[in-house]
Amino acid sequence: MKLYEDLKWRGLVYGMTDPELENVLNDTSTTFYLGADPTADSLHVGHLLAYMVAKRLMEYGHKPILVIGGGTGLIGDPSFKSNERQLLTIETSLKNAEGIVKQVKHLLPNALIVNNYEWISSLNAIEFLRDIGKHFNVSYMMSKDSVKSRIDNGISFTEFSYQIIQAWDFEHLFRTRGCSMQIGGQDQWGNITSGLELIRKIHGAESKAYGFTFPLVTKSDGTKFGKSEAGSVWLDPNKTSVYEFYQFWINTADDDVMMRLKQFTFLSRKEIEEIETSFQTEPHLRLAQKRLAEELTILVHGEAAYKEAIKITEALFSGEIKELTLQEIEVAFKEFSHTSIDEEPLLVDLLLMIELAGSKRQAREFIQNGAIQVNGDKVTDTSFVITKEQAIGKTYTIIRKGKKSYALVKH
Ligand code: 383
Repeated sequence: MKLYEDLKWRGLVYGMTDPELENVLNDTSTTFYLGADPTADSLHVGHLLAYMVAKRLMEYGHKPILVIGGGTGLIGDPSFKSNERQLLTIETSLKNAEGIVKQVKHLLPNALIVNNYEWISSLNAIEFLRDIGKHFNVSYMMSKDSVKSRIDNGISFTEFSYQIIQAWDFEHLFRTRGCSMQIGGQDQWGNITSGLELIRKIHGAESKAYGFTFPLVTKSDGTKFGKSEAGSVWLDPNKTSVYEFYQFWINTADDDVMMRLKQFTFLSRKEIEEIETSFQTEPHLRLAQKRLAEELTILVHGEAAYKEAIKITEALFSGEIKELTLQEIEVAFKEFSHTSIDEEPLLVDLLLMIELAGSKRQAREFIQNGAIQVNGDKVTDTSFVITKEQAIGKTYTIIRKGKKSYALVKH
């Protein structure tokens, strides 16, 4: 399958600035670039699709340049943002950029990575206004969908100028590195086309340069992709544990999972079609979700971390809590609040304390009905006492009610 057909099949084609791009994608080896601004010190899953598209282009023989926006991050992209952004300090932007460089290196080990602070920081006002600004017509800049709403509601000259700076990046990479294609999410269309405009003004209308955008990741239930109950799902395991990352993907809705497999993974069309058969005939196995979570967890965090996430998931599901190490328990229950105790309470009282029961009577009923497990063992004795001695690693006691409710107690 040729690249363009593959991208189409995976639902990854949103906009192309030129119909000729189909041939460029299929039959050439082209240097292209993708940019990301260091608004935080880690990428989140919302960024991941962009890097997966870049990786796909790379596998088909194109040459990627990954731009980290240490310079553009200081300005703030207004595209489809309803409010003016808080300015980053130079230190924060550069420090964040370092974190992102590490992640990007891991995702695309052989790509060229550059920070646009390198060339943007030395641009002076006279050059900016005379050599670059002169090529932009203000009504052209104002007509972009990405800034339209902001023109009425308020936009600073700083953010309004962002598209010129991103345009200059493209021109800079076109001139210095023979980069003739920029890719980005659909929100980047305005900035990408500004770049083409600048390239044509400076290098002539016949210049061969292209823009390609892929669609925003959407969810069938209308909520925003990339958030869990705890907030954004980050690639940095210190911000989002591997277990939570794995859970994020495994919880993908049935209506979305086949599309995610196509867009985010490198499984072949044949493999994906096989998974689809299982998805239709034996949906209870959740094979599609498992495969999606496996592929992405391994890609981002590696095999060993993936195995740990699986182990935690299985232990929590089966109740085999004792299989977990102290450290794994901490990961598994990271997003749970834990209750600290100094004493050794009756289980009945503890259930009340940790709000797994609404009254002592209810607590007794739960215990008698066999709904309560302590560290994986069912307890039916209403006079059971919770001791430090029995705690896992003498530190944690895990109480489970029914199939899904867990509470963590720290001694
Ligand atoms: C900076 C300098 C360039 C080219 C691009 C940039 C960044 C760009 C931007 N991108 C988004 C970001 O950084 O703001 N102005 O958060 C997101 N991208 C990618 C993709 C996406 C976009 O990093 O659609 C989602 O991830 O393009 O919103 O010379």
